[in-house]
Amino acid sequence: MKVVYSPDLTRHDPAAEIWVGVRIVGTEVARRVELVAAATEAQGHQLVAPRSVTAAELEAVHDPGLVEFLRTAWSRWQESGYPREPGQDRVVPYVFPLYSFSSGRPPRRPASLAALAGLYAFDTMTLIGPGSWEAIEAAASCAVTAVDLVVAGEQVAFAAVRPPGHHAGRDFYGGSCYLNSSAIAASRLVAPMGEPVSVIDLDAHHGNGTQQIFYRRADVRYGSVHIDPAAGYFPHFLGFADERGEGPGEGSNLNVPIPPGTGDREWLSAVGQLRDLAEGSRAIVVSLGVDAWSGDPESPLEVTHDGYRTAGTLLGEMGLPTVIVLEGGYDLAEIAALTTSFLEGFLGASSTGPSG
Ligand code: SP5
Ligand code: ZN
Repeated sequence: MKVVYSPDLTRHDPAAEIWVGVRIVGTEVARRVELVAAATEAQGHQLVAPRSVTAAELEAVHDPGLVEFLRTAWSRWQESGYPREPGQDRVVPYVFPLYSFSSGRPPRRPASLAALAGLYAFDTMTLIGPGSWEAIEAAASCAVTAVDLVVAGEQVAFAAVRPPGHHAGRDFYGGSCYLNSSAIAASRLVAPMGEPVSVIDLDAHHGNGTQQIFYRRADVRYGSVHIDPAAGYFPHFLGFADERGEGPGEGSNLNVPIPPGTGDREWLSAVGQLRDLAEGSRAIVVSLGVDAWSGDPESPLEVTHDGYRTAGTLLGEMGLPTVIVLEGGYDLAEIAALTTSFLEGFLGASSTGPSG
C-alpha cells in the first residue's frame, strides 16, 4: 500500500489552544504524523510525496473566501501588528457573527482581521501561525494524491496527514481542522468512480464539517460513530441521530452517537451500521481518527487496538476502492500502533475479500 506523506505537514505549529479563554497546551502536534508515517514505512509500506491540490479541487467543497482567508491569515495577522500589541502570536478570533445577530442576513465583511477570523472560525481552539497554510495545503494535496492512486487502480491508499479535517465545513474551520481532506477526497472520487461515494468516520468526535458539506448531496453519503454530544462532548451542537440529511441528501447521513465508556463490542456494532450505509458505494473514504482508543486524552471512549484492527477488517471486507485519511488521535505513545492495527485489519481482509 502507498502512504502519501509530506514533511510540509509538520510545518503547522498551533502551539496552544484557547479553551474557555485560557491558553492551554495543544494536543494536535506535528509529531503525531511523523510517528504514523514512520510506523507505516517500518511495516513495509511505501511513502510517496503528494502532487499539489488544485484550486478547483479545494473549491469543490470549500468557499473560496475560507481558502483565501486561511492562505493569507498569518501574514495579514503580522502586518496588523497583533504579535506586538497585544502580544498574540497566533491568529485567534474574538467576536462571532451568530446567525440571528444580523437577523438571518449574511454578515458584513469586517475591516478588522481579528473580527474576520470570527466570520470563519467556530471556536477559539484552532490557531493559525507560521507554516500553518503550508501544512493545511499539504494535507489536502496528500488526500487528492491518494485519490489519484485509487483511481489509477490501487485498491487502497493512505493519506497520513495533519492537521485533521473533519470538523471543517464549506465555509468554516474549527476543532483543530482547517480544510476537510476527507471531504475533498470524497468529492474528487465521484467523477472517476461513480456515485455514491461514502465517507465512514471512525474518529471519536462527530465530523460536523463533513456532514455539513454533504448534507444536501446524494452523491456522497456520510456515516459517523462518535461520542454522544448530548453527554457534553465536542462538537456539542451536532452529531445527533436525528440528523439524516436534507433534500436530495435525505437518508444519506447517519450518526451513531455512543455514550462515554463504550468499548469494542458496541463501537464495532456501530461500525457495522456505517458499513450498511455505505453498501452499494463505488468507493469509500475512511476518516481514520484513532482517538476512540481507551487512553486518548480527548475522548472517553474505550476502544482497544483489537477494536481498531477489527474495524479495519470490517471495512476491508467490503472490497471497495478505499482512501484512508488520518484524522484525530492524540496519545503519542499509541497513535502509530493504533493506526497500523487498523491498516493490518483492513489489508488482511481486502487481500482475501470479494474484489481481491
Ligand atoms: C479532529 C479531532 O479529533 N478534533 C478534536 C477536537 C476536540 N477538541 C475538544 C476540546 C475540548 C476541550 N479540551 C480541553 C481538554 C482540557 N483537559
Ligand atoms: Zn477526534
